[in-house]
Amino acid sequence: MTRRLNAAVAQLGPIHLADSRAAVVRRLIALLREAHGRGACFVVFPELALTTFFPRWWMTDQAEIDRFFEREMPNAETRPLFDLAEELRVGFYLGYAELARERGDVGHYNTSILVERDGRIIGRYRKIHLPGHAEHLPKAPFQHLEKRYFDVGNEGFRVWRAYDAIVGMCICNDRRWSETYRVMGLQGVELIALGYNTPVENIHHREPEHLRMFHHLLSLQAGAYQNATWVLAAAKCGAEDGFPMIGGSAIVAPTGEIAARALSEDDEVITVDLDLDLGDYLRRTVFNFEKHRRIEHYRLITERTGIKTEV
Ligand code: CDV
Repeated sequence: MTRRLNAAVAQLGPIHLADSRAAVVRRLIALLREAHGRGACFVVFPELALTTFFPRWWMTDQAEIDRFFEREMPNAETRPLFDLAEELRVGFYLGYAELARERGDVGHYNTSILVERDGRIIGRYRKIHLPGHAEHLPKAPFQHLEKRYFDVGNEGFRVWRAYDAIVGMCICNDRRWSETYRVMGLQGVELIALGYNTPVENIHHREPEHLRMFHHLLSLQAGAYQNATWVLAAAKCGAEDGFPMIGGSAIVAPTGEIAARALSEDDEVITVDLDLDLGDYLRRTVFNFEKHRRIEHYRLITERTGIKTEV
C-alpha cells in the first residue's frame, strides 16, 4: 500500500510594515482552516511569515530591528495558530525571525519550524545561505540586508520523522543551491518544505523579470528530481508597501513535475495528495546514491568555497 500525505502550501499576499502580528496570524488561521477543509494534514507557510520582509529596510537602531524578531515560539500572538493546529490535527511549517539567547550569546536567525499535528514543535532550521549585503546601498531601489540582520544558521540541513514521512526544511535562497537538497537527500528526505520572499527586481544586476520565476521553478524542479523528493514551496508575494515579490508557490513531485501551482499573488491555498513512495523508483535506479555517487571526485565541494582556476 502506498503511503500518502495530503499536504498544502499556503501562500501569503503582502504584509505591510503597518500590519500587526495579530492580523497576520488571523490570515494564517484562515489559510490553515481552508487547507484542513480540503483534507490537508500538513501546511507550509512562507519565510518570515509574521512580518513584512524587513531586510528591504535600512535600520541602524538594534531595538528597531529587534521589533521584527520573536523571542519565543509559540508566543502570545502565535498561540492561536498552534491551538487551532492541535484542534484540527494539522501540522505546519512556519518561517519567522528568531532572536535566540543561547549560552550567553544573542543570535538573530531567519528560522523555520516544523510543528506536529499535536501542536508540538519538533524541528527547527536556521537559514544557511543568506543572500544580499550588509552595507547600505543608497542608490538601490530597496535593500536586501539579510547579511546584516541575520547570523548564518548553525544547525545544518537536518531531516525529521514527521507526518509519517522524512521531512527536511530550507528557506528561500537555499533552494537555489544543489548542496541544500543533496545533504538532505543523503538522509533519505521525502519531502522538503520551504518558504520564500523573492523580490521581482534583482537589485544587483538588471535582468528580465521573467527570469525570476524561471529560476525559482528551475531550482525547485531540479532539486526535487535529483534527490527524488517532494518539494513544497510557499511564497510571500505581491507588493509589500509598493515593493513587488513573485508568487509561484508550488508543489513539485519527485519526478520534477509541478503537481500544483498558485495562480494569484495573494493569500491562496494549493493542495496535493502526495504519494510518499513516488520517489522510490528513482532512489533505486538513476539516483541510487550508494551505487552511483563517486565521492572521491567531489572533494572540492567541501574544501573550496569560491572559484579558483588552476589551468
Ligand atoms: N529571501 C531571499 O532569500 N531572497 C532571495 C533573493 C534575494 C534572490 C531568493 O533567493 O529568492
